[in-house]
Amino acid sequence: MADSAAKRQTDSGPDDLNVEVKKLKPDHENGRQEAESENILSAFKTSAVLNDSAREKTIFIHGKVTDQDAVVILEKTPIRQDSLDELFSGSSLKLEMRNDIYSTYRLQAPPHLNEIKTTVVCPATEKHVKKYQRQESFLVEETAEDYQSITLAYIQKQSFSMQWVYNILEKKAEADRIVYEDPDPQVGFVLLPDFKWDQKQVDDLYLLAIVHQRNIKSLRDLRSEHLPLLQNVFQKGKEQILQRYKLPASQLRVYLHYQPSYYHLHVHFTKLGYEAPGCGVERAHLLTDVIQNLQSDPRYYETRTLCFPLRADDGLLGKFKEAGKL
Ligand code: M7G
Repeated sequence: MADSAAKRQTDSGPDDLNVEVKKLKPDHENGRQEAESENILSAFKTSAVLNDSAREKTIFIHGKVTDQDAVVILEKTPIRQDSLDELFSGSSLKLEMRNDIYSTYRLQAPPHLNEIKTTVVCPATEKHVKKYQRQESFLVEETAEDYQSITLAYIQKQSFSMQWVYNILEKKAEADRIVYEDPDPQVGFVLLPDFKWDQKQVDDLYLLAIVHQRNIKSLRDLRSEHLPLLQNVFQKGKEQILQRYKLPASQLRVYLHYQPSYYHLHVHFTKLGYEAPGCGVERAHLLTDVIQNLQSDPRYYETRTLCFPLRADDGLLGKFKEAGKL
């Protein structure tokens, strides 16, 4: 535990970043609404563990909340530098073993320093359950023709609802979490924390820029006419993150997913040292590369073969197999 705290300290880089980490106070201290909600999980009935990871300290569970299918994700949160004093002074320490200069303990922290980030998807569709299930993946090579004949029809019928995205753009949900908005209908966007980030420390910073334009499904739809939009998101997104979190652009990984889960154009901003899920080369396309590719070929993403991973039971993988492409 001490090791990982020390590692985070060295990983977090320049001193000004450390100062900023300390400024990211728990919700109740920085004035953000911390809604005490009724425990909708008290009657949760587990039906299956979809995935878990001892290293990531996460577990993905499928079950029922009052007869509705639900997916619950539990994740132990990182230990914050600014909580160390309280952690050491306010906890009880139970000795497990001692040998020479070595000893191990179970430290029981005060409850507010021992929270579990909990995400609930309810009602969850079968596609949600599959999304979180541990599965083998296969790399697909999608030509421009494959996109037109296989992928497009599939995503138009089968993709996740985008209601949560429209709720953000229309300020019907998460309005108090918006970090920045450029309201221009053509080049504008909303920048806000991804729901994977609890905002307690910048070490795992994860923000999303969701564009106001509603007709761009993904990377595949991008043309040179979208350059002003992409440059605006890149420039202003970086400026806002520098201003608010004191993270310079050189500490950021700014990218799009292909395929995304949600077919409304959005850009991921994550801290470089944080291995965010889906940041591998087979799925993430750096925004700076996307911009340059469109500058050198206005139809780059319309015409190129694009590779991406699909999970074993993804319906789209089935379509590629049916077409003899795999
Ligand atoms: P994606 O590239 O479409 O797919 O990214 P992925 O989920 O497979 O990565 C969508 C991003 O939106 C992900 O990083 C999600 O964690 C995030 N996200 C999803 N939902 C439903 C919400 C939400 O309701 N609010 C916020 N703030 N982020 C979300």
